[in-house]
Amino acid sequence: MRFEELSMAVENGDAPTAVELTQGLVDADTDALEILEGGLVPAMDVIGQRFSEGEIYVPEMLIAARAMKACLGILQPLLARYDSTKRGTVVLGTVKGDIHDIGKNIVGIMMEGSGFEVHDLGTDVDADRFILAIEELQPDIIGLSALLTTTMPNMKTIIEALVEASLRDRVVVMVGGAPLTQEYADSIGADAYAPDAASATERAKSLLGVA
Ligand code: B1M
Repeated sequence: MRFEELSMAVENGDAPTAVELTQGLVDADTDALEILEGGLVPAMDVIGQRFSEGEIYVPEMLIAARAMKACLGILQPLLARYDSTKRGTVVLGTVKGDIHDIGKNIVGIMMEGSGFEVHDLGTDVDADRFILAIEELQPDIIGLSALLTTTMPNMKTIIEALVEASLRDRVVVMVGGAPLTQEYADSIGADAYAPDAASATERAKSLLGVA
């Protein structure tokens, strides 16, 4: 099965093979979301597991992430099947202290493909940068991503800073990332939680009433 070979190539950090296999799947008309969910995301889960078990270290995790990003480059135009209906503006960022960006990038690609204007502030983004972006860009939604249990609380800090700056009522706050749950989102006063990029996009549309 090609997905297994692809996962293996990403796990091994073998970007040239991973890219070749991804391109082969695309050429064979395999759905881009299936390639992502069947081959690439599982590889990252295996890498995370191996890291937890002390079998690999940060450099191997980084090399695998690079291979995944190279494949994502091929899938990006296909995931972003462009829908020209303007649905709203989203400011996205991975919160302060956190440099994981693959999931956040996928959320951005899929939202853009659904007609949202997406401004990606990148990683390690603090409350002040979100506040500046809200003032400048007047987004409908701000999307916060966190992959570390140690950086999840920074989402709460950002929401508190929005209250302090009297901006909380001007934006919908959506949160996501592997360690997040609906309960956690509720506990920090977020408006929405989404477990993956496809549901983040659907949730964004329904929150703005533009589904
Ligand atoms: Co890191 N890392 N990492 N890492 N890393 C994890 C997250 C970890 C779970 C691995 C493990 O131990 N099993 C663990 C966290 C443990 C914890 O907090 N409980 C961990 C750790 C410990 C660390 C370091 C601390 C390691 C160290 O230095 N000792 C360090 C921290 C650096 C920092 O941020 N300050 C670190 C570093 C790195 C790399 C730089 C090497 C690399 C990141 C490269 C990059 O992103 N550019 C990396 C990687 C690759 C991972 C794993 C293996 C994969 C993450 C990933 O890309 N997943 C990860 C293990 C894992 O998650 N299984 C791990 C694929 C991606 C598509 O999924 O990001 O979950 P995800 O996104 C999904 C959903 O969550 C959701 O939609 C996405 C797509 O469907 N989603 C949203 C995400 N954001 C959303 C926002 C939304 C809505 C949905 O609304 C706005």
